[in-house]
Amino acid sequence: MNTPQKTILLANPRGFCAGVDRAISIVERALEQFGAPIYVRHEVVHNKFVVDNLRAKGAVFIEELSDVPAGATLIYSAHGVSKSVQQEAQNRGFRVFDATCPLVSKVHKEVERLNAQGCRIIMIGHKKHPEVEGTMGQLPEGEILLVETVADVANLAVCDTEKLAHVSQTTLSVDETADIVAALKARFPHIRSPHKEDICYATTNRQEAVKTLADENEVVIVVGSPNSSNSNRLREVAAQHGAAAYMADNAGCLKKEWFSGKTRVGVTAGASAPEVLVQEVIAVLKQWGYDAVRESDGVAENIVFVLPKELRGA
Ligand code: 0CJ
Ligand code: F3S
Repeated sequence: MNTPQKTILLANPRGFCAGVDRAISIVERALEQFGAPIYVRHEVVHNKFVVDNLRAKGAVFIEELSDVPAGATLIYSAHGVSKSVQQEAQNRGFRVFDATCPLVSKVHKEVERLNAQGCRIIMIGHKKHPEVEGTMGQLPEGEILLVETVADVANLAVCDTEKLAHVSQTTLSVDETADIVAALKARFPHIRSPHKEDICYATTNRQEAVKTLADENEVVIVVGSPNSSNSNRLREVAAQHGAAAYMADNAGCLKKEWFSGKTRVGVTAGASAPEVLVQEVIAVLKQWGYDAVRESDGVAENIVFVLPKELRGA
C-alpha cells in the first residue's frame, strides 16, 4: 500500500500587512537617524521576534510615558494611542513619531467626525486591547460605549436611539462582527454604519484565505504571538472551518502530536508575523515528512503606506 504524500499548503495572503511594515520601518529609521535609545510606547506590533530584534538594535519598549526621559524620541505603536497619551507626550516635550496604522487613524478621525455631528458612538472591540483603548480614548472617558459580543448589545443603555453610530477594531473576526452589527441594527434601526467597514483589508483577506486553508487541510498552523489579536482570530476561523488549529510563535512551539496521523497541513501567519518565521516552521515540517509545499492562490495586496516625512531619507 502506498503511504499518502504529506503536504503543506501556504495561505495567500499571509503575514505582514502594510501597517506593520510601516510601523517597523519607522522604528528602524528612527534608530538609524537618531541613534539608540528610541522609546516605543507598547510593542510596536504584537510579535515577540520583531520586538526582540528591535530591542537588540536599541529600541526601548515602555507602557508609561513617565518611563521616558526628557528630550527622548518616542514612537507610538501601530495600534494607536488615546488623546490623553498624545497630550502627555506633548507636555513632556518628546520628539514623537506616529507609527499608528493609517487605517486605525482613519477610525480615530471617524470618531471625531461622528462626535462633532452629535452622534453617540458604539465601538465593537475587545476590552483592554491597545487599539480599543486608543480609539475609545479619542473622546473623554465614558463617551464611547463598548460591545464585545452579540449579548452585550441587549445591555446597552442608550437614551437617543436616533443619533447613534458604530465603529470597530480593525482586526476582529469579520463574521462575528457582522453578527454584532446585525444585532445593533435590529435593536437600533437608525444606527449609522461606517461607509466602509473598519475591519481592515489585511484582516479580511487573511481570514478569507484561512477559510480555504481550513477547508482543504486537517491541521492549520497560524504563525503569530499569543498577544496578537488578528493571529488569534485566524486560529479561531480555521477551527470554525473544521481544522485542528494551533498558534505557533515560532518553529520551536510546534508539537509533534498535533500532526499525528495527519497528511495535509496548512500554514498561515498573522499580520505581525515575519515570513522568516513561516519559513522556519516549513523547515521543521519538512523534517517531519511534509515535503510537498504549495502556495494557495489568493488576492494580491499592493498597498503601501508612506513613512513620516522626516524619516523618508534621500
Ligand atoms: O491593531 C493593529 C493596527 C494591527 C497591528 C498588527 O497586528 P498585531 O498583532 O500587532 O496587533 P493586533 O493584536 O491588533 O492584531
Ligand atoms: Fe493596519 Fe490592518 Fe495591518 S489595521 S496594521 S493594515 S492589520
